[in-house]
Amino acid sequence: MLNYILNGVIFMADKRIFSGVQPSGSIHIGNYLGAIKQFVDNQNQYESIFSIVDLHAITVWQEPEELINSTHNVLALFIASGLSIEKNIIFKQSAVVEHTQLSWVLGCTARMGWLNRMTQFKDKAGKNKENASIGLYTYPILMAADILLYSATHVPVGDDQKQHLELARDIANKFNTDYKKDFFLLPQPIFNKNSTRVMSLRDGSNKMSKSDISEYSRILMTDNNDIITKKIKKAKTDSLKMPDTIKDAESRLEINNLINIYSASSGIDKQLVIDDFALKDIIDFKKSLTEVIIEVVEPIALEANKLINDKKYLEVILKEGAEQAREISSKKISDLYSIIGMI
Ligand code: AQP
Repeated sequence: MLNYILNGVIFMADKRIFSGVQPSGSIHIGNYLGAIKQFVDNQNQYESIFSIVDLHAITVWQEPEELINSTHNVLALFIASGLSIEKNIIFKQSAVVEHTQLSWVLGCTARMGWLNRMTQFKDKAGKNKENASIGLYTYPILMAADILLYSATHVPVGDDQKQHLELARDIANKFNTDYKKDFFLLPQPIFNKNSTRVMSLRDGSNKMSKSDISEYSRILMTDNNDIITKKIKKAKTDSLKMPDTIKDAESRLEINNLINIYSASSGIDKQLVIDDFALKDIIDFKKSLTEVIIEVVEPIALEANKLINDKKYLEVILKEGAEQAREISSKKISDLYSIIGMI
């Protein structure tokens, strides 16, 4: 059982979730449907800690002014989507120095061979790996620190983060064995069956990404209705009629992606969406899809755009969040230093 105090209330939770979102651009509908929506849906079930992980974001180049704007964008989107600032701890990673402190110690526990197996580094660094930052290579160690610092019992993960969570468990296990202490809790993954992997609107084989150079590859959660309409109109498809079976849909990457977005945004089962639009013109499906997306995005965008302009308010929330996070993290580091012989 974990005990901690938030806003003067003592919480005793048997499940604590840690999740991070990188401020590496503006939040898109993939981030929302794949992650933020589940954070909101689960916030009454778990004690949750959400970090805007700016230290992770700088593993690839970020313009300093844009980094601050993106940090505010993520926070505004969290709040506008319905994440409670009273119920959850929400903070900026760089404001809690213990993340980097723990990351160093865990870097001395993790083995090179383990990191060399991480496929995300290979994917992100691509052919130019000699020129990738050291930070991109050691990213999974900082991620392990994020999770272990708060003794998170559960971490929501998609396919791409599964390997990193296993690494966090391996590091925790080795540390506990090396120092003969049950110090780090081994976190469990939560695989959300309902979460959707949203693909780029320009190329159905790539995931929708904040950092994709094409603005037409993604719907931002702050886009207005005209922009959404334009982006869906331009979304890449083939020139056939709409599919009439799941098998047919799945053989057509871009159409399949649009059907998945329709289903996740409306909450209507994929099979029913396919039945509804079977053999109709794609243009008619796109019109309905636009309406369904606008229904999700419009209220969130209105609220988020208001909040983004209130920088002072957002900074107060980040400051309070960092104080709450540090109540947990500073104790963990002090216990850690005592175990490894630094105090
Ligand atoms: N396309 C996506 N579909 C579903 N879920 C997605 N997520 C990201 N893209 C999609 C989920 O959003 C959460 C936050 O992601 P992140 O910011 O930590 O990093 P990311 O996965 O690298 O996100 P992006 O948007 O692709 O950013 P860049 O371009 O900077 O790499 C995570 O839970 C992630 O699974």
